[in-house]
Amino acid sequence: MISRRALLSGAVAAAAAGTLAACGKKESPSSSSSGGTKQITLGFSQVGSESGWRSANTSSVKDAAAAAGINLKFSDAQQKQENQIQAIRDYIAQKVDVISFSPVVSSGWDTVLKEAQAAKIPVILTDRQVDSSQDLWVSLVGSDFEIEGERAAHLLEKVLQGATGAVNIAVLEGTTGSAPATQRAAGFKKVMDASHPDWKIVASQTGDFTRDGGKQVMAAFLTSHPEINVLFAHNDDMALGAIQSIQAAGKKPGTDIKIVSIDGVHDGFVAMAAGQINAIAECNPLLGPQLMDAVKKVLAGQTLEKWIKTQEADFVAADAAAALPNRKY
Ligand code: GYE
Repeated sequence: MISRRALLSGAVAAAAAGTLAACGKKESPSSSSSGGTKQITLGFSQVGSESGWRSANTSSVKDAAAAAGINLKFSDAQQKQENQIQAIRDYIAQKVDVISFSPVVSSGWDTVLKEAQAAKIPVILTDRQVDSSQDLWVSLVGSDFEIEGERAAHLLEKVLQGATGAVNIAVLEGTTGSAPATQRAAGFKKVMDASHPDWKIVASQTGDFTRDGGKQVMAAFLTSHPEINVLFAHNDDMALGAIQSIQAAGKKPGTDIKIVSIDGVHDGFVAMAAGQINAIAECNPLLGPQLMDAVKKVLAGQTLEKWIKTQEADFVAADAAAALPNRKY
């Protein structure tokens, strides 16, 4: 896992990696010996199709590649690390110009990243982080998940304003071992530890970022912990699944159980406008344009920022109806 401090100190390594990647190529893909332009090929390994966020991210990558004139080789790993490793190996064998992937979990990438480095193919991470050495990848295009966890906790403060009594929180965690699950949990806990010794996490388990996972885990939570009156879901899809179980248990989502989630997908906003989700910390999936820009820059030998972040906002239920028509995903 990379900390923000480690990333800052990695700026020099980033410059080195960028230069190395660019120098390593036999021929720059952006200009051929005949003076014409050779099309860039990007190999992209997506996590899967587990959530609304992921669908929006996939469309963004595909649309941005088409708009940038980049030849995109795309594969869906169905939430399995071994499929991603295989896809990256295939891209290396095909001698693509750049490899990008959104790592399903943070650990276990050293070997394949070293293989890409040996083949002199630069790797740009998108969305999620790896815990491999920073000289094995050029740049990360994605969000700060720890901050998102902190933002979710601050949104809960707003939602609970004026309320009295015990705060019994259930947490639906994202995919175990993934950067967003680990860091969102850490950010949320940081705010709890600093300011809310009275908040209690009474149940916490993974729902694998899926609607069905959220539904099933929440149903079990409600049986074993009827005292739950707050849900923090690491993404909207799990919150949406949980809403079904809360209703099935005869409780009112957003009222009997306050709900805060992360992402800000269309269906999350619809549930928020209906008062079923109380607040959402946005996580922007529209990373395609920034990724294509990074791909072009690295091949042109330019130095990239080690961490290219995105703009994100916070929303409470009262804002949802007005914001809904302007949502892009
Ligand atoms: O929050 C979730 C998706 O990695 C930020 O993955 C992403 C997360 C997103 O499945 O909905």
